[in-house]
Amino acid sequence: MIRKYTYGSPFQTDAVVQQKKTEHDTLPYFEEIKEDGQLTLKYQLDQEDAVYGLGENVRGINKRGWIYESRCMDDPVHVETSHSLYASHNFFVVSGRQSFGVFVDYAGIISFDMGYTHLDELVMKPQEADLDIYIIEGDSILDIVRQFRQLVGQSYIPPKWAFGYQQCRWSYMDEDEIRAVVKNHRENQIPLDSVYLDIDYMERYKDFSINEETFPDFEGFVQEMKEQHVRLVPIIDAGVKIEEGYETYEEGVKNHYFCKNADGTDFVAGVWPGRVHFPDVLNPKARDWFGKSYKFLLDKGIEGFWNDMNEPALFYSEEHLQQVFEKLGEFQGRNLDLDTYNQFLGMIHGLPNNREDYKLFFHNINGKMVRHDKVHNLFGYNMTRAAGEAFEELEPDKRILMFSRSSYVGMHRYGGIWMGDNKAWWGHLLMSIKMQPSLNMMGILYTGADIGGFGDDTTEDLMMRWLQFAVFNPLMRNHAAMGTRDQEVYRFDHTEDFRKIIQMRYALVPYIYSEYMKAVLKSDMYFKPLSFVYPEDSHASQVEDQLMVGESLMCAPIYTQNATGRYVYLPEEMLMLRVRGPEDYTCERMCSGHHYVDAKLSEMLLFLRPGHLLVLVQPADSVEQLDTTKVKVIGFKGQRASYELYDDDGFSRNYDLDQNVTKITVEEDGSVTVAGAAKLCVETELAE
Ligand code: MIG
Repeated sequence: MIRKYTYGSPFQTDAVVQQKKTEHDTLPYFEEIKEDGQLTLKYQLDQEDAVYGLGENVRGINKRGWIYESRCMDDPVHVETSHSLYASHNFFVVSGRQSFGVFVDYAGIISFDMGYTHLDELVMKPQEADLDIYIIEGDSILDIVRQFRQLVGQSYIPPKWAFGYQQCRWSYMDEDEIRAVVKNHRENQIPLDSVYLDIDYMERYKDFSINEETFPDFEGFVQEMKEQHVRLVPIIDAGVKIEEGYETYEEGVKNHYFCKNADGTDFVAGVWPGRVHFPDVLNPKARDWFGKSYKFLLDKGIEGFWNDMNEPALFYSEEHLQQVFEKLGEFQGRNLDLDTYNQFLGMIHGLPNNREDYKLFFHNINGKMVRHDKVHNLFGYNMTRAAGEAFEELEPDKRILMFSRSSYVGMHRYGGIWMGDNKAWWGHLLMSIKMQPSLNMMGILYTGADIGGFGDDTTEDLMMRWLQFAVFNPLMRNHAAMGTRDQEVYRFDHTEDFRKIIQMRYALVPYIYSEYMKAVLKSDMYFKPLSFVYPEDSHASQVEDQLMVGESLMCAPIYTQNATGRYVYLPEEMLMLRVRGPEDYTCERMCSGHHYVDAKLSEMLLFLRPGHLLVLVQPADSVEQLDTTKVKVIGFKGQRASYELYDDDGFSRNYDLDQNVTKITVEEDGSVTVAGAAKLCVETELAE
């Protein structure tokens, strides 16, 4: 059951798709305090309560013990004590003495103190008391999540090739560099489905332009890559360069499609191209215009994009920068002591992503000027929505890959996300593991972190362990920042080990795709914490470094340097696969409980639940080349088990569950039946 409570006059975020009537009684569960215009909502936590959710954030699957702030933020060096990352995801579930879900639909900045100030108090404080709060009750955590997901609508579906392995770098500078990357993968039989174009493909960082010196025949090159089953995925940035004669700039100025200063002039910020304007993606007309601009690249054969810097990130605002320049002079010739030195440094360090700068510009929403900071968290969402809405018109029968750096609940209908700039740190591998189920709760299913780490130099073992987890991530993309060590997997000594792990991903693509699609179509989660699946098991809620992957599998990634194994908790008897590659694994039946399990650097661990099946195919160089008609099914001997395999053409927008499901059943005696959409040739491997 979902109930809606309204405070003040909230800005309509379009996060929800099911309209609910506001209740007239007071908000349940929370104590409401209004003091000096500040609304504070408090819930008394029981010692046993867990809090799940908040999507893209630092810390655990259980979010207790820290204070989080929803304020979309570009923070490439985020650490455990950060409060905000790139997104704003205000949905969580309290599970314990009383269980309920809370979705705070609020476009402004809000803090969630999950037992930070006081261990047993959950406190929410919005910047202003204009918000909608949805309280969701259900039979279980999963039931609450599913109701929330129906409230906010069906998740985005990428083309099937986007479930392949993807290679990125800031930047592959020209055609030849990309040709070499593809050749190295193909020659080493490392599967690959796409290569990314970072900001340097553009002419001086201008959206919807091509650098013709480095990409002289862009369209031809896109085709040439497609012939090798590789798709190019260009970046689109939130800032539009200010430059006379540049079409996007001129159109935007002429039609008032950019964010404005209080005096009605176009707001100027600095990002990659230097001075830019921000497209006013909250203005429906401007959104339509910006979205349609992607046609420039669609027409050149492009089928996927990533939207960057859309918190929006700013290096500086022109106004603030001028003030700093004026003040800097005052420091010249002075003896800089501790205080003055810090002031001096602070002026420069205070330039990027400054809170005050977000109060300088305005959106035109149906004729009303709305100050940016009040709707800050909606920018990335609406940039991606711009593209998503345009694709529905421009490519009604075709799926386009789209994912964004910044997001808000509701954006999950138009695209996925990557987890922003991370570091080549073991801690960020672990963080990405914990973030996945929280993101899934929001409906954001197409997700992944930059494998190997974006900033700083990675190591061969970190890359290997990260890939072994990323095998299960819908978005499996290796990406690194400018100036860091080369980290395409063929750069390392044990290329063959990497090849086999990536091949394992391709062997799993039918299962991963099937589970992804079922999660979308049934408002379910693809990655789940163990406690969501085994609510009766009191130990399951303690496990934060293993995840359920779809209905059949559990993964237990290794995220510690030099570890040659790890402790694993099995909530029930399971079949353990220790995998080096698709044809190179061992199977072992293991009883429930705690185990220490060995896994050499080249080996990853996955676990199959009883009563379930694992479907594998032969790997190939690309997703398109997979033969999905011949499958191998792994299960338990002497147990009846079945699996519903979803499959479709992977390109069109027909996702009918009934038409696309094939049910594979293995009987107690080992005999197999196949019923439904696909004709499959099934080979079984049943463990004693
Ligand atoms: O911070 O376009 O998160 O993936 O490579 C620099 C350059 C701007 C940030 C993105 C990153 C991308 C980079 N961009």
